[in-house]
Amino acid sequence: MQNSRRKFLKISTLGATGAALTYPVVAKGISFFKNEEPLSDDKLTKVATVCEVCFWNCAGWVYKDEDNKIKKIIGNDIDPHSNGKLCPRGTGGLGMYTDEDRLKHPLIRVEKDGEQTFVEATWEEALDLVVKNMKKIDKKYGKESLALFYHGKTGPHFKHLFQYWGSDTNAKPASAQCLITREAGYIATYGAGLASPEPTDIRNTECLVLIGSHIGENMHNGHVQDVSDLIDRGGDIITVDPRFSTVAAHSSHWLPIKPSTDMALLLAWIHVLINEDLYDKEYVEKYTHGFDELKEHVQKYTPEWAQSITTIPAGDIYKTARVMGNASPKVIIHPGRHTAWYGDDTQRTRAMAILNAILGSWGRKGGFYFAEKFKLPKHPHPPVPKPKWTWRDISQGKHKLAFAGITNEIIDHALPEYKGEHKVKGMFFVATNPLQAVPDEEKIKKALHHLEFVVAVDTMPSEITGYADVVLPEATFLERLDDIRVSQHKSPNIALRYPAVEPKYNTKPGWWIAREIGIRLGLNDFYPWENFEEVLDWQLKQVGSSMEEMKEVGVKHFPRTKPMYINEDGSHYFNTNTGKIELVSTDFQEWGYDPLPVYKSHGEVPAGYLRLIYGRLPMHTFGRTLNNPNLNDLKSEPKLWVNPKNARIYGLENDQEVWLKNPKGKVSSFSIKVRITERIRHDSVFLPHGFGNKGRIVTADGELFEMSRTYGRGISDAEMITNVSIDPETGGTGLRNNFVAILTEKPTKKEVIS
Ligand SMILES: Nc1nc2c(c(=O)[nH]1)N[C@H]1C(S)=C(S)[C@@H](COP(=O)(O)OP(=O)(O)OC[C@H]3O[C@@H](n4cnc5c(=O)[nH]c(N)nc54)[C@H](O)[C@@H]3O)O[C@H]1N2
Ligand SMILES: Nc1nc2c(c(=O)[nH]1)N[C@H]1C(S)=C(S)[C@@H](COP(=O)(O)OP(=O)(O)OC[C@H]3O[C@@H](n4cnc5c(=O)[nH]c(N)nc54)[C@H](O)[C@@H]3O)O[C@H]1N2
Ligand code: SF4
Ligand SMILES: [Mo]
Repeated sequence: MQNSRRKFLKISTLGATGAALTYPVVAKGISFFKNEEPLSDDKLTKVATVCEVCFWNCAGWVYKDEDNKIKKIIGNDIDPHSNGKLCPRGTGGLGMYTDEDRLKHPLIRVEKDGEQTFVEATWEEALDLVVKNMKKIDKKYGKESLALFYHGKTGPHFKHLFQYWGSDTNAKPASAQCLITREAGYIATYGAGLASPEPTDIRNTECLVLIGSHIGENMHNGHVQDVSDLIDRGGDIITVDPRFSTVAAHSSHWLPIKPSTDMALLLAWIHVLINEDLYDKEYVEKYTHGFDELKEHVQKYTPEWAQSITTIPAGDIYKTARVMGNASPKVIIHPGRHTAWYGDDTQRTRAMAILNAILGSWGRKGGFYFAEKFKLPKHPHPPVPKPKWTWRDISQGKHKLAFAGITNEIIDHALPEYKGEHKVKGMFFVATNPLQAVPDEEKIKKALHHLEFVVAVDTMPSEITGYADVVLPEATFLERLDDIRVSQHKSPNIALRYPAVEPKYNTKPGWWIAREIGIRLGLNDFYPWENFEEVLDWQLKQVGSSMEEMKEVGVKHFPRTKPMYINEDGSHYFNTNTGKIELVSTDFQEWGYDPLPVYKSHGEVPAGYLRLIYGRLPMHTFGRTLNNPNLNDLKSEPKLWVNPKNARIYGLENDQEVWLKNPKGKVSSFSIKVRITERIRHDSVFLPHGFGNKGRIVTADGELFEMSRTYGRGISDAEMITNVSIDPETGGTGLRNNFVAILTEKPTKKEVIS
């Protein structure tokens, strides 16, 4: 095993740029003001913040000088999300504020000389127009026909506004395109989902198994630190990834699986653990339901069988299963997060959940701890009206475990061919960009074309803003107040985001925008306050704290009320039908889904094509940071990873510009440079997600809004993803059954379908 680790490290040195799970990039308080004298902290004032550069929402401090100029952002030492260290994106978060390409004032779509264009508007004009159209939709179709897509900490302000008004038609790509399948797999098995941050006890584990979870490129701050510590401690990391990811380079075992075949590996691992008596017998007996059926079910799934499917040698499957078994219960099969892959994703995450169960890691030190969340009382408001229909009517009949709205299905209901009773006629997009996040692009454009009214609340001129009738520019996280962060962790805690500076330009905080719309709709009783700070202060005072205190401390911890690990006497109750961990799912039995995970082939890569694999870059969050001047400085150019074998076939050289085409004839709008590397399998290419930005608005006065540093750079994976595999249990969308051919010549205009 030590041998193989050395080998990986050697490969990692050869493959230079990718290997960066080391921590200098996450140093404490890197300042981007390189040319200025470092200021001592006592000359600066600090303001509590919660980072919005990604959903991990680390708490930190913004330091300002006497002129109110932000000098640096650093982590809050007592914050469990960051442990006092921000990731490079958070450190560079100031760029969200300084970016001169930001949206600067409200914009309204108008028709001039028969052409559609945007004009600058006052907030009064923009908000009045929004409300006029909301009322119009209500009158024609009912309030329910106005739908909301949302993300981030701005989301709740609008979700509440919609609910107060009478619409609960909402969804977010961060659910349907991300973690809904994983949550469903865990709910079916343990009667509980995982939520965020995932309660993986990596600090105390001996063996971490990552199934396509590229921690290190995927920058879940606290967890990256935990994994770094595990590497230093010499713990085992088993990484299953068709790509030699950063963390694969630091793993004791890298299994370069044939994409889409993970289920075969998982079932074979269960087979070995059971047949070699390596599972946690006592735990299985005490806490699980259906072990005998599971044992029988996996007999046919031998490592030799799995080898023929996954291309992973049977010997490696045995070996890695034994490593896990020996570490039990201090072993974690990491649940992943973006788990919408191939359309059988709830079942794949269930197989992972089952592995954790037989290894006895759920509720065990070094496995999964029981996270605890503090209960902050809600600010009182009148009863919320009951809509005639909601997102549930759209999705839950089809998918029993759709516990949140499914973006794609809401889009389907906005298409002109939809003739049913749950029509979507207007939409708000709040801090989300469906053109990069929801498949498929052509369908979304069609829906956007037919919607009677579209509002975008954003900070940047991202793609969606160009499709809106009204663009409402939000202030960035450094300029605004949002809900208190109440997050689950080992110790229940809360954190405050307070505005460090005044909003730049003519931008406004999300809470203000939502409230102004609410007041105009006559929802005054729901907004009995003028400033959101009053709401937070009220909430905090109910629990013996206050705004004053939170401004001082930033993060506050509360005592736990329940044990962190399982009580070993077998009395632990699981919220499932049997009260046990369901290896065989009784709900799935009843609902007609496979009660035990079954291997199903997802087919082969069509001749002449390569599988499109996408993922994160450590320096960026999706497309939202690409134009951030600080982060763009660190990484502005994405590269397409191509295996040398394919480079030979296509006659490619490093840094050569190429285009992509998928089997449906869709050609990429832009080009990308090639990186030839052994780090990707020969049947696939790897494309970083979020690039290929096409957002651009020109107003009637000739004012240009575009993300000038990133416009047209690289290829958007979303653009190439036209084959969507629906997960039956949840409606989550598998995005990975997609293929591309490499074009070395610039496609003609005719070839580009846009
Ligand atoms: N093809 C493809 N699709 C994917 C994925 C993928 O890898 N590939 N990943 C999936 C996953 S895991 C997820 S979670 C989703 C995420 O998908 P999204 O929810 O769309 O992603 P975000 O980056 O959170 O949101 C992007 C938008 O928020 C705006 N924004 C940024 N900060 C603020 C702010 O403070 N206020 C406001 N009002 N707007 C702001 C940005 O300018 C941008 O328009 O995408 C999913 N879809
Ligand atoms: N820097 C940064 N960090 C982020 C984000 C970001 O935008 N930027 N986004 C955050 C969000 S919202 C999410 S949900 C997470 C997502 O992060 P994760 O859940 O960790 O990752 P994914 O994007 O699902 O997976 C990408 C990895 O899966 C591998 N892969 C592709 N196909 C297969 C396959 O068939 N089998 C296996 N085993 N592996 C495969 C890819 O090679 C790649 O390494 O990241 C979060 N962290
Ligand atoms: S992980 Fe990085 S970008 Fe995300 S919230 Fe934390 S510091 Fe910000
Ligand atoms: Mo996600």
